[in-house]
Amino acid sequence: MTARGLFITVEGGEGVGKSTNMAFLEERLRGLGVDLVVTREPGGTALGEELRALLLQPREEPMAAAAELLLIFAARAQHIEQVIEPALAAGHWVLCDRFTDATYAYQAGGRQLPVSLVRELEQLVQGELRPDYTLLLDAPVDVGLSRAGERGELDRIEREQAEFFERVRATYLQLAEESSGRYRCIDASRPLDAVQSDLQGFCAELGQCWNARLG
Ligand code: Z5A
Repeated sequence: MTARGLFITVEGGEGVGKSTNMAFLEERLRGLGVDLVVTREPGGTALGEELRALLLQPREEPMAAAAELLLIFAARAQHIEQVIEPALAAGHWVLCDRFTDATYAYQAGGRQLPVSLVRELEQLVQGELRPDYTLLLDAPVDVGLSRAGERGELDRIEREQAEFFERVRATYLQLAEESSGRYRCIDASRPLDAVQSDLQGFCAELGQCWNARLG
């Protein structure tokens, strides 16, 4: 029987360097011979990418927080059924740019929706599925926002106030503390080479998992 793959997620606030470091992780893991599926949330499927565009497009009509939450879980349900579960079941590893911890951070933390609501939807949509490892790239909000701002046009969520992103960051740090077995936290406010030198340690840990799997 094929051993189930590992599910690895990458999290953090705006502009902390997720995209940059996802590319680094992907290259290193493929270099180790890991059979990898790289994906993102919201998105990762045709329907999910359409829902992502709806979620991020700035609009005149304010989006109700519950509508935002349900669109995110709709995209996630599709993503799990079409991409994540089949890949893990076939023994591939899945490297995902954001997952449900982002919903705890942005919708429960940032938007202040009840955590119990996120937990119920998590159970409904995911069943037992949870990440095996979560990499948290953490940086002060002003550092991330100034990096993100340099890229130009801000999306609907990036237009939120600094207090929103402070709550997002505080929620991520709390999740990392509560789930310290699964979380690896890296100070992403440092220069990229320092961040990636720490990431090498994470890749080495994952490489050991891969070698153990090969037996
Ligand atoms: N969202 C949600 O609300 N609820 C959910 O459940 C989920 C998501 C799943 C899209 O996510 C939005 O969806 C997001 C949360 C919400 N909010 N918004 N907007 P996303 O992950 O696709 O987009 P993002 O959070 O906006 O990511 P980002 O802005 O693209 O940032 P990033 O990927 O973390 O950063 P980056 O593009 O790699 O780096 C930004 C710049 O900084 C770039 O010029 C880099 O070259 C530079 N950089 C990176 N690292 C460094 C270091 N160490 N030093 C100096 N400069 C650096």
